[in-house]
Amino acid sequence: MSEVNRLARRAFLGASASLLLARLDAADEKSPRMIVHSRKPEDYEMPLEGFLQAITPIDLFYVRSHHYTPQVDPDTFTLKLQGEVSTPFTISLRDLRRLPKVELIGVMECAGNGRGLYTPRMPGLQWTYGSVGNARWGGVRLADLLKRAGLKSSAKHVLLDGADVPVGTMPKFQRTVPVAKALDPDTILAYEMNGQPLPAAHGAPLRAVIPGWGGDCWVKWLSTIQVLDREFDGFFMKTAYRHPGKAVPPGTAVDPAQMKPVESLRVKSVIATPRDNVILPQGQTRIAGAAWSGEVPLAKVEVSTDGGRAWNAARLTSSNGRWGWQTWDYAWNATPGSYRLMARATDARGGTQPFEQEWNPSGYLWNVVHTVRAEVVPLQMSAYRGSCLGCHNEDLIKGQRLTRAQWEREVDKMIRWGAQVPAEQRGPLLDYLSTRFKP
Ligand SMILES: Nc1nc2c(c(=O)[nH]1)N[C@H]1C(S)=C(S)[C@@H](COP(=O)(O)O)O[C@H]1N2
Ligand SMILES: [Mo]
Repeated sequence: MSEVNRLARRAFLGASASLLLARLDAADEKSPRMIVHSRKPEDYEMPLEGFLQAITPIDLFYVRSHHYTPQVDPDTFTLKLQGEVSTPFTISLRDLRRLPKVELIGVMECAGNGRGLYTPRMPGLQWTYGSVGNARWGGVRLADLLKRAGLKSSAKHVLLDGADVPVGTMPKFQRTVPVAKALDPDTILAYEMNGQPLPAAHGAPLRAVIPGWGGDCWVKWLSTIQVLDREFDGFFMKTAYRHPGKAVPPGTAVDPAQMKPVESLRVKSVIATPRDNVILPQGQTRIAGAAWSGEVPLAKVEVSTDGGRAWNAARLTSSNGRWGWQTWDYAWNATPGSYRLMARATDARGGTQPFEQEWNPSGYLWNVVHTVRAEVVPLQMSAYRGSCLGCHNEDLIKGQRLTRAQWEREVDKMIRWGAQVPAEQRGPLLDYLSTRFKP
């Protein structure tokens, strides 16, 4: 909905109706190009085009909510800090905003990103590539609050509790991070995303930002921080978000007690363009996407155009710091043939992406080398296949037997009807049609 429409509707409907609309607007902020897995709760996936952006705009940023989006009033909101601390306290959003502010660019990726690509399939949201995004987060250091409360020596884990209310019999969404990660100066509680107040779907008014770690510990609608002297045994720590940490035979049921919580993300890159199974005209082609890593920083991205035999350095086109993703591109001079294009990211310790994904019971941390198939054809054939065969059967075209002038009229009619023929392809397309299908 446009801003003008929104304001017009509010002005027209008055105060109580506008409250209701504010709720609808939260969902409206997402682009119609998002892949919708569920509207209630909100589970939206970023389309591949998002990997071309250095910072993910909010309307393309994925949403993963286990429960319905709560409406937390920023004016009456308070954050409680309690547990293994010497002076528990409660703080308002206004007072949080008065504390020293930090900003950092950080990639957040759902541990289940890529689950839909595993075989055998497992239950859960069937994400493909886009339950990941890169934003600029603004807020306060969690360490500043913990120091103010005074951590006792018994403190081991920090429980982050959100204000969302479980749906049906589902357990409450609660996650812990070990004290060392909680005290990291880059672990923040954010009230801003991309310079705007944090949107409702992303945890307004306050969420955790745990750089380098899976999205599951970036707790939204944060309301209570409880310092614990032991491991937390809530569902989302003891049962969900656990990984065997080693290869297990596909389809195995592993006892959660034998698995470890998902923490660091894995090094990974995604190709945004070209798309899988495209037909490309020969010549200069841009291969581009984004790459990131977890606790170990990203070092480089390489591209292969021959199915993984030769690798060429890609150019990093962003400077998003230690915790952000980096956009990259590679200029490829494509000649006719069939190709398997690949991108592979490597971290600062030489860790890189596998060619085959090891299976795990909940489908977490998918990071296999992304491969895209492409067929490169001479220019006139690419126009023919891309613009004509998308809608028409070849037999129908073969039956036409037209002169060049007649083909010109035919093609221009198709363009008026919406056929996508790039200007530079019109001539080659006419040459192709009038030599192959002539009277
Ligand atoms: N309170 C609360 N926090 C939450 C969740 C949730 O359901 N409730 N989902 C988590 C998961 S699994 C992910 S991947 C991220 C998604 O954050 P986003 O919706 O801002 O993209 O939030 C995390 N924080
Ligand atoms: Mo997630």
